[in-house]
Amino acid sequence: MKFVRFLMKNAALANVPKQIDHFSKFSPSPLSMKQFLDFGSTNACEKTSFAFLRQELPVRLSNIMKEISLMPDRLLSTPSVQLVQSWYIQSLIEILEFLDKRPDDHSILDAFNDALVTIRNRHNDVVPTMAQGIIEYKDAFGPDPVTSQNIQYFLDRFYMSRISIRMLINQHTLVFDGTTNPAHPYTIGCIDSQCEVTEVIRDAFESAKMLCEQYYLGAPELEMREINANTRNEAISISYVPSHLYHMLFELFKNAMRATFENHEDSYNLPAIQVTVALGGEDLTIKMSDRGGGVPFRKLDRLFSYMYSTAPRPNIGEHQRAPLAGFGYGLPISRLYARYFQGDLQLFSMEGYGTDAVIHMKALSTDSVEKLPVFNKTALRHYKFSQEADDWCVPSKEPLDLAVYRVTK
Ligand code: W6P
Repeated sequence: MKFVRFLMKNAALANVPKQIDHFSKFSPSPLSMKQFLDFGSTNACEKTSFAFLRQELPVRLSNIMKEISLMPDRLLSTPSVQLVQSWYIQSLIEILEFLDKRPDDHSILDAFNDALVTIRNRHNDVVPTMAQGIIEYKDAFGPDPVTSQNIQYFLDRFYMSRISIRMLINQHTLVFDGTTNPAHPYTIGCIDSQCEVTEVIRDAFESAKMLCEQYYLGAPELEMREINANTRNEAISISYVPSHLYHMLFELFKNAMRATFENHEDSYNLPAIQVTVALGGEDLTIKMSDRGGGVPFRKLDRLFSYMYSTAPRPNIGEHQRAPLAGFGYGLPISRLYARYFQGDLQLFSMEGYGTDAVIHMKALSTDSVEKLPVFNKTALRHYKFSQEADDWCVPSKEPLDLAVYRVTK
C-alpha cells in the first residue's frame, strides 16, 4: 500500500510541468468586489465556488510558477527559494486532485475546504522565507542595481499573486465553513460591505501607539478630519477588506511615529499625526501627514525596495523590544494591498519638514477589481532582456572639462 502511494505521488510530481504549461496558458480572471460579495450572499453556491476555484487556483498558481522558474539561477537555486517553489508544486498537486471529483457529495466539498486550509497554512511563511533567499543572494553577490530592479519586478508580481490567492481561499473557507456568525451583518468572508474607514484608522493608530509607547515612552496624538462630499456629515464607508486597510495604516502609523520621535528631542511637545479622509464620486483618499523631518527625495524609492530593505531579522532577545519600524517588507507590501483593488499608496516628502503618505482607494465596488499579474510575452521579455543599459545618461562625478573643446586660434 505504501509503495502504491509512493508511485502515485511520483506520477503526480512527474505530471506537474505539463500541468503548469497547460494552466499558465489561461489568464487569471480578476473578480470585482461586487462578485466577491455575490459569492457570499443570498444566492451563494458552494458548488459554483468550488468549480470556479479548482480551475482559477491552478491558473493563478501556474502563472506565477512560470515566473518563479524564470528568476536568475543564482536566486532560484538558493535553499529558501527552492523551498518556496516546492510549496507551490505541492499545493498545485493537491488542488488538481479535485479536477475529476463531482461536488454532489458534500464530503468532496468538505475535503476541498480542508485542502484549502492546509494550503493556506503551508504558505504562511512565504514572505520571510523569500526574504531569506534575497539575503543569501546579497551576501554572495552584493546588491547591484540591475538585480535590485529585477527582484522588484518579480516580487511585486509574486506577492500580488499571493495576496490574490489567499483572498480567494479566505473567501471560500470563511463563507462556506458552515457557520453563519460574522462580526456584523455586513461582513461577507473578509469583506465588509460597509467598512467604516475612520474606525479602522483609529484601531491602527491605537495599536501603533501601544508599540510606540513601549519603545519611546510616549506617542504623538492623532488629529483626524473626515470630508464626505457625497453625503455630508455621514460617516465614510466603502466595501473593502478591513484587514488590508488596517495592515497599510498600521505600517504608515509606525513609520510616522518613529519619524516624529527621531525628529523631536522634546517628547512632551510632539506634533500630532494628521489624517484626512475624503470621499468623492470615485475615490476615497486617506492622507497621513507627519512632521518627522522628511526623507531626502533620492532615498524615497528605497523605502519600497525589497533589496534595500532586506536585512537579517534582528534576534529579539528577552529584554530587547521589537523596533517600531524600519526593517522588513511593510511598505512595499502595503502598497500592493492598495494596488490590489486598483488603488495606490504613495509617499511625498519634504526633507527638513515631514512626510505625507497617501492611500488612494476606489469608492465604488464596481471599480474595485482585482489587479493581477499575468504571465505573457511582455512579462517574459522582462525576465529575458532585463540586463540592458539604461537609456538615460549617468551624471559623472567630474564636471566636464570644457577646455578640451576650445577651438584653437
Ligand atoms: C517618514 C518616512 C515614512 C514612511 C512612511 C510613512 C511615513 C513616513 N515618515 O519620515
